[in-house]
Amino acid sequence: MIDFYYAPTPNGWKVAIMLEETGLDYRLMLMRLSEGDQFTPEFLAISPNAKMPAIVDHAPGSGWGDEPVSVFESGAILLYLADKTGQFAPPPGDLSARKALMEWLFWQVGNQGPMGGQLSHFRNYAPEDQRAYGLNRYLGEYDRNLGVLENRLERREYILGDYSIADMLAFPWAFIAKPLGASLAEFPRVADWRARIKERPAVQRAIDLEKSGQNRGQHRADNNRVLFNQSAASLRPGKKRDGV
Ligand SMILES: N[C@@H](CCC(=O)N[C@@H](CS)C(=O)NCC(=O)O)C(=O)O
Repeated sequence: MIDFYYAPTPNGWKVAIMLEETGLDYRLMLMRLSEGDQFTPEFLAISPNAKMPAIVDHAPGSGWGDEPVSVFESGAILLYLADKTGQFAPPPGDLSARKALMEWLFWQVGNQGPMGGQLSHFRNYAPEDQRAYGLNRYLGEYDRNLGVLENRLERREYILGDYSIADMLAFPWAFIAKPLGASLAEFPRVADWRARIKERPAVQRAIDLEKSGQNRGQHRADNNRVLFNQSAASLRPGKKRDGV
């Protein structure tokens, strides 16, 4: 059984997609990010960066001891689950394919994901009078990363050729292009790739998982101190959960 620490956001969907694709048995641990669940000592022991997604695998299997294994960071989680199941990633012995997987995994978690996250912040949450510079900067970066993906998909159906965790990581941030104020009109290969992935039943189940509307625009940077007023002090034990 895998405990899956989740909130319905693009980074949460990545792991939900992999769990649904592989059919692994999991228990949903729904997180209330705006209320500070990510700063509890119990969760910080699993995810020291105070962010979901994270997992705890209670039956890690061969190569591991008897203790549960926790994993944080979406890229690390998908790689762990791919290695656990032998699905959706080239095997460790295929050096060239594995190198390509690492490149696109790190590209997603270091580029497309964070740029999309910052774009979402400035578009959905930043105070009106402080929005313009950040919005412009991150819309440009988000668009640039769509261009990177468009180039990669030339003569390929999926990022590595076959459908893999690289696609599961990148899809959620392309899925929400429109609500982020971006368009796929100039990226026809990305649009087709997005449509191919979207129609997979496992992906649909993942996107529909606990759709609560949480963190989707009802907060503003000036009305939720937990989400938008963080510093190293937020990590201190005993810190009040309202962030004050
Ligand atoms: N690099 C991380 C990003 C995870 C992330 O940003 N999670 C957000 C939700 S999408 C979160 O937990 N936010 C809570 C907070 O910022 O306090 C990953 O890929 O797993």
